[in-house]
Amino acid sequence: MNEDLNGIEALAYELRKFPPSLEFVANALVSDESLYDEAAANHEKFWERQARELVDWNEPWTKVCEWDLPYSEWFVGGKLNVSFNCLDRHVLAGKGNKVAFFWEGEPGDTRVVTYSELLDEVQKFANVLKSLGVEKGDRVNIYLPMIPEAAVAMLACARIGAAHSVVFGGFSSQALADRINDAEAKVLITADGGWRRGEVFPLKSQADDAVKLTSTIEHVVVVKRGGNDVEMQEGRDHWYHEIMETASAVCPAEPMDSEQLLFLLYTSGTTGKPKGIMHTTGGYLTHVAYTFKYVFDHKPETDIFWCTADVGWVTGHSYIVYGPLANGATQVMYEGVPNFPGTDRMWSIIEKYRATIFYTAPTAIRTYMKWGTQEPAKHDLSSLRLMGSVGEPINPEAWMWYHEHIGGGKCPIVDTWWQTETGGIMIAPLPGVTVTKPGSATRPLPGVGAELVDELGRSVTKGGGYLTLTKPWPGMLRGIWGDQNRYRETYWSRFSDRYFAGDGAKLDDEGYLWLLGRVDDVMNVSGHRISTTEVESALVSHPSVAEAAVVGASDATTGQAIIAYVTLRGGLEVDEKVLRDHVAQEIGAIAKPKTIYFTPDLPKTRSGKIMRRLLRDVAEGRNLGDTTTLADASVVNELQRRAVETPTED
Ligand code: 7RM
Repeated sequence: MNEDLNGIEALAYELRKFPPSLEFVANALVSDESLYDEAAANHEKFWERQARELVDWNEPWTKVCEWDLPYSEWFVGGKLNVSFNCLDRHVLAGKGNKVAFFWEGEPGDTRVVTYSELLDEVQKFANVLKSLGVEKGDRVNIYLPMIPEAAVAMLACARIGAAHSVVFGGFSSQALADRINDAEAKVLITADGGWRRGEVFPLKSQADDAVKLTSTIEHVVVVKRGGNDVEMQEGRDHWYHEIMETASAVCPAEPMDSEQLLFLLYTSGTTGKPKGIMHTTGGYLTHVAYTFKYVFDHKPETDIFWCTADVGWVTGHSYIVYGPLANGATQVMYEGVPNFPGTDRMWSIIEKYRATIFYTAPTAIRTYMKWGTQEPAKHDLSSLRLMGSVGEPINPEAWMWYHEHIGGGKCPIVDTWWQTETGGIMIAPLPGVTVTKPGSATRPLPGVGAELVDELGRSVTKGGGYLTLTKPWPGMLRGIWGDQNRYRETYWSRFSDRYFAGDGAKLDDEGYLWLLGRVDDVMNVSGHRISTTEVESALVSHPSVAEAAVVGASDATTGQAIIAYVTLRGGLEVDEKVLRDHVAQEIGAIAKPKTIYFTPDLPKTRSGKIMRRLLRDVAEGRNLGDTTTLADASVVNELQRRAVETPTED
């Protein structure tokens, strides 16, 4: 056990190792240390080569990187158009008939969109935006379901230099209004409704309520998808299919400055109003094109890529829209939930489209585990050759389940650590190079500088610490919209000369990084700093447990006591004591939960991250704080009711 109290104690130890198969290595884009060596030798030269090889520029840059902490500019003076890079250049290269999206609607309807069709649609919609008064530098809000028009709208903005701000369709009208107001958006693009769990959910009525709370929206464009009734306000609201009919077909891609604002994406901080994370053009595109190509070992001629994220999150921006399209990828896009009409929907889609690369989140994987192995077993998943994970630490048991039951034991898993703020993947294996360990994101990618430090900012080379980023990178955020003080405060003040991501991690004997979750989630039990992730992983490693959330609640004797909320795998039961002993055996007696609550569901954000803050409120008997970002509020209300009824035992 690591007794260093400065950092976060690293307790559990995972010994399994998975090298890529010889066959995978033989066909991989990278199968040796060359990229790492090249980047280590010269950081800027490395990124400059990526920018030159992966992106088409209208004008060359004069400087690779201008770094004045905490601000960076990349490919300074260079000009390019993101939409041209994602569309025109592939069509010009004769790939117009290549499929960009195999789209599958939740009810089972389908659409196939080729690169030339996507280009036609984007040009027309760019002209629509112009006709509605949108100019370079303006902000456009997008509030859509998972339909191809979401990508069209984003790329049309990029084509004319307007910044988009996509708001996830599951957010409320108030959340949408806050984001419109902060960005002062001129135009809102929405739909009548979308499909979710067999029903149409309304978007336009939510959008109407939001627009009432704002003063900047001049026009609303409405895509017809749900077929539900909507009210259209004369002069302000326009049906997408009507306004597209008369739009002119040609809208040349205008070269943009490399530092032109490409998008804002709002992310909630721990307190206060959401932050509009700013991303710009040349550096961002280079970063996502590079990471998509090499982390997913992407072969444009043969791969079918499926990222299950919503376009409302950064993962959808970077790995459904910009990264894959810049690489000319063919993708699957799915509109709905994973359990409609049955709990095997995802596996039936993989089988149907012969997807080769699958990118999803640990929360989804743990849900699939709960539904049972018989679901993937119904389908032929042999087309898969590589799988990814993003969004949270992946527990070793979930990793193993994914590996065996989805990947058939043969697919490398790339556990990708990154944030809205980083723009693209930062820490992940290169699948043809890295020997993976279940639960470890392994090491920083070539071109990324990451270091663990202790409370005082001193380098930690083994054990737990704070994850920091030491070098500027092309996809890094350029700030927080309208609040640059908060930018400096949030990311650059904890440690003087580096970016602090807010995550804890540990380094093992071989230099592998293990993410331990947000540092606000770290518990302090009798002076031991214990990560919630490790206790959760120990719980999930018990065969009856599907998912676990662990929090520290104040305790008179130990400072904090470990409280666990556990969801069991379908049909199974287990005694609380058995689980407590299991944790003691996996980690040590110090990590034994004081109380375990069994619950059918855990409180999660709409993007699937467990909200431990709320569970802490429940465990400490407080009124719940802000619950607006919660996907399903009834889950925590029920836990709260039971916390009052169940006396804490020991
Ligand atoms: C891409 C995304 C960022 C936070 C980040 C972490 C957590 C994301 C991993 C992970 C462990 C991973 N952007 N996180 N990926 N933790 N392993 N592979 O999720 O802005 O929404 O969230 O998510 O805490 O700081 S995000």
